[in-house]
Amino acid sequence: MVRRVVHVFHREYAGRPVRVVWTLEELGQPYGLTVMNREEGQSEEHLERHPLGRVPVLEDDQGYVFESAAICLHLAELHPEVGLIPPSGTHERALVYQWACFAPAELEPPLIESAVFAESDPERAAGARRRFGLAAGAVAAAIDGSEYLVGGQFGVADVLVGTALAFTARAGFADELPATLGDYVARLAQRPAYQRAVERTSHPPARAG
Ligand SMILES: N[C@@H](CCC(=O)N[C@@H](CS)C(=O)NCC(=O)O)C(=O)O
Repeated sequence: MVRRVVHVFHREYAGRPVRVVWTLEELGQPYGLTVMNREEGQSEEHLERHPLGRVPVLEDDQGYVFESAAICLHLAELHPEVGLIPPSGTHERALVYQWACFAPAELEPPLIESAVFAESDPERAAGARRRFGLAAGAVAAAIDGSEYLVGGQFGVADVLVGTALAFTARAGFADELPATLGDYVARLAQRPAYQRAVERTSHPPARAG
């Protein structure tokens, strides 16, 4: 089926698709949403959308795109007038790419490792938490004195880094974030677009849209 309105594939309990839906809500763009169960997420049908069967996946009129950061950057770039991304070729655009890569490369892996090994290997979990702390410190230093990560204005870098930091709530140590980051995550959570995205992607899910 060719879709004229973009469509997001999400799977119940998955944490990353909210960032795509949040971006679309900030952009004020129409979109469809499919929330799969675990079985559907591993089906042949979904493997055609994503070779590893992961979510989120975006479908547009030309095909599928996966990787949440790539999807959010692309969506922001499609609607530059909304201001979620600075002009191409500027230093600020480079900073957006920097944080879009930093979130999945430096923040998420130690966070996930610390949650996964919390009980089975507390020493490993503690090491991962220390590495997460260093990465989170870099974000705190960048935000210091400003409300948002790039150019003092909310944008797609905040969606990507903010949702990665919010994983600390799932991992059970949100209260250990430095105050700057606790305030930052709380500020982002106040955004109506974020709240609508959480509502649409939370379990129990709306089955389709
Ligand atoms: N780097 C990918 C990670 C995607 C990913 O691992 N998604 C999780 C849900 S949040 C998933 O689909 N897990 C299912 C699986 O690994 O089978 C992204 O940011 O989109």
